[in-house]
Amino acid sequence: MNKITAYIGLGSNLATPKTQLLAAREAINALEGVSEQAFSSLYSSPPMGPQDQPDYVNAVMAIETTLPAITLLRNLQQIELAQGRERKDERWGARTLDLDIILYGEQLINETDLIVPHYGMATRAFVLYPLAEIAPFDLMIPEKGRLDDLLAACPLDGLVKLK
Ligand code: ROI
Repeated sequence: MNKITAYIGLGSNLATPKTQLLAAREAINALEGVSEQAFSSLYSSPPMGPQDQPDYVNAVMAIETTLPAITLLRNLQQIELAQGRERKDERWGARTLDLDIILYGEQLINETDLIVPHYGMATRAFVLYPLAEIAPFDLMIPEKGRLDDLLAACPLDGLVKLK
């Protein structure tokens, strides 16, 4: 089977966010057809969007996978639900766990449920800095450019690496 390197963004700002991210890491590792290549440090970041919610803990995980992108997405959504994620109408609200496919090889995916590269990734400190910890600096992000160029243009926005 063809193996693809994919990057998953993890975020949580409810119900002990650190624990949520570490549990998600275990659950992703337990998926058939997925193996972890690297896991970034955990970062704390002020909420982007509505400010009346707790700070987030964010991280990025690199995996190698034989799963098609849409199957990977469905599996990640199962993990979100298993960890108590509730779908609310409010856009950009607090959540126990958010798992996004930020990159899937160098593929461009434009489906109703799945847009890759993730639309916000090129300008979000809480994605770019953890990604840069575990990805090659010259990683090409389709339609957005090189990782090191994106990083140089991205202020930290209050992002702090956790110990
Ligand atoms: N803000 C931060 N800092 N981290 C996130 O993961 C995050 N996720 C979101 C919104 C609500 C856009 N804000 C965020 O979905």
